[in-house]
Amino acid sequence: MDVVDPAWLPPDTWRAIGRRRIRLTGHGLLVDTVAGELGQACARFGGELVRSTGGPPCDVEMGLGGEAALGAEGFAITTGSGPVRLRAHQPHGLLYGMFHLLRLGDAPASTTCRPAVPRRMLDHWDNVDVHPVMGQVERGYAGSSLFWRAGAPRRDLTRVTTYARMLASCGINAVALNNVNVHATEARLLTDRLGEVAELAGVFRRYGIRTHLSVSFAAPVLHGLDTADPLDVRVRRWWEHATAAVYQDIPDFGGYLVKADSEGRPGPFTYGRTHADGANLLADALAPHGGVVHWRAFVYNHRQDWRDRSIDRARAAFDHFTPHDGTFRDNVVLQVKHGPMDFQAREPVSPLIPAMPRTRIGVEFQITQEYTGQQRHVCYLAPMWSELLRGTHGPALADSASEFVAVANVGDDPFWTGHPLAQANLYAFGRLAWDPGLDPAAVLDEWITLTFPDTPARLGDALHAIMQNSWATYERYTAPLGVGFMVHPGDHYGPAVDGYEYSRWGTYHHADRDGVGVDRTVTTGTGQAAQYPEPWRRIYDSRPDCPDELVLFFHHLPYTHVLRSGVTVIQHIYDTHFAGADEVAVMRGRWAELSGTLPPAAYERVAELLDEQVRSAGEWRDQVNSYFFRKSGVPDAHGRRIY
Ligand code: GCV
Repeated sequence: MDVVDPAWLPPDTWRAIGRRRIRLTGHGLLVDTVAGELGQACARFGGELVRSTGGPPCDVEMGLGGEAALGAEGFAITTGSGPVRLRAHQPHGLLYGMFHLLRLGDAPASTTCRPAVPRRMLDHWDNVDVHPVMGQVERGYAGSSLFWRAGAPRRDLTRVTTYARMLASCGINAVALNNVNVHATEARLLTDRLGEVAELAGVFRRYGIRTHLSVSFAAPVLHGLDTADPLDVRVRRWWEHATAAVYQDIPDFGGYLVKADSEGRPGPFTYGRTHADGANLLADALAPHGGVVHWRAFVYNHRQDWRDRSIDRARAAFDHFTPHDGTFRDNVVLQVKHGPMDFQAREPVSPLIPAMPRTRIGVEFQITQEYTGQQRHVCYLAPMWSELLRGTHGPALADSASEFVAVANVGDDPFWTGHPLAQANLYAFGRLAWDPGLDPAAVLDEWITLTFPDTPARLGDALHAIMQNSWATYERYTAPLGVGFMVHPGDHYGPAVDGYEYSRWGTYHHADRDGVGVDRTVTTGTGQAAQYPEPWRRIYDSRPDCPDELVLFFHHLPYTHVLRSGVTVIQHIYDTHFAGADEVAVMRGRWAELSGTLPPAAYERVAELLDEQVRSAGEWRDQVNSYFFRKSGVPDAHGRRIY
């Protein structure tokens, strides 16, 4: 196996705990996993792991017997004059408690932790066969899949074990293995290739992670039936049998993930049925075994006529799904992207999320940086997620979510995520899914301390400075004021201001000589603003009240319109694009100062990528500024160079 970066679990991170005498009591798979980890750490750093109950007290006493209120995954750490005590009610709590002790390092403090939601899941968009356009991993920017390569399963699962450990350490407890776009080969993972899934599930199980599978709604047809109609009794039987067979091989199988009637995928609409009919079919097959269906709400018309302004993609999920609130089975999770469009660097929250009080909602984030620099740009996403979760500019997602899901950003790249600093996004998703109230800046520092355990202050400060505001910087040099989608069609990298303006995908900015932005107001626009609960409906609908960050998402504004910030729309575009590109140059400079403080391979990789980010940010600045200068004819108030 190639040398792989240890990410945020390098051996030295275990030093504080590995020096101690630790008593661990209890039995079972997860307790054995904890014992294995602690045993290794003690062997390396001179401590001792004691598995018996008697004898003198140890420095750390870990075991079950914690209060039932800790739930299935919580833990309590108490410190005082005696030993540090870690108690959990269930083995999962011991696993998470151990990793929390790692975070606390030399200074363990009393704390009680329980996750905010019971499932914290990663969706992999991995293909088994290399897709002719999307490759081995759809929207993957970190090499090949950890699970498959060129149609075949990976034989050596050492890296998957290391990966499972990384995920558990930040609180992830579920994974979907394969792409939601399920093609013919991948459809067979459910049936004759189930053994591959079972093998991976065995690896993840050791770290408390349940395995889920993306399935095609047309699976019965792909396997020989003449229909996939959810109300056809033969289809019901087919799913019951297939599901029972899955549970025979994988007794703790998590369930199915489905993208239906979305971007060309098959679904219940083909048979004149609803999405509740479709989801409930699979839910019924899974229910006797304790499984769930993640049913995606990413349903919209992707063959839109750009000339027809009455269709608004941002309305689609709400319009499709709200009539069905309360009709989904209890084991259906409606999985909704955090925004109404598609993982742009800035969007309002999806109005569907607060509109389904009688449905379990899984909020979906995207860690893979499809629209946020493709792991070539530094873009620490936790500040964005935190704003969405807490409700900085809209309804707080954390209030309506039953669980959190994110599209993974890993592959077989030696640094896991292509850009070494993109590891922080994976870590931070797990931490925020566990506790959405965490401060993203503190999570970043946690990641820095774990990843670089002997960090000189200079390195920690520089990393923090480079990363903490990198999402804001990215937003500045890309699409302005919430308008989104000024990217190259297809690969979605780099600027193409009109790239999607006359296309079928429903992703427009409507710039003309007078102004820019999409009118989603109630009186003159598509009315999407009315899909939000008050007070947001009123705020978004009002030009003066709408937050600047989202104003072009909801309003078509003249270039001379004065924003809440006091500058005009056009001057804001110029100012932010100059500032954003300048900020990237500063990041590059700070990184150069770190030469010699980091392992050379990581230093070089980031340096090269920052060079590309500097180039790309300059390109964004010049294309966006020139485009709007040419459209509007309004010069930059500061006379800077625009082409
Ligand atoms: C997996 C966007 C991406 C697609 C992705 C889709 C989805 O459209 O570009 O690659 O498909 O979202 O989330 O289903």
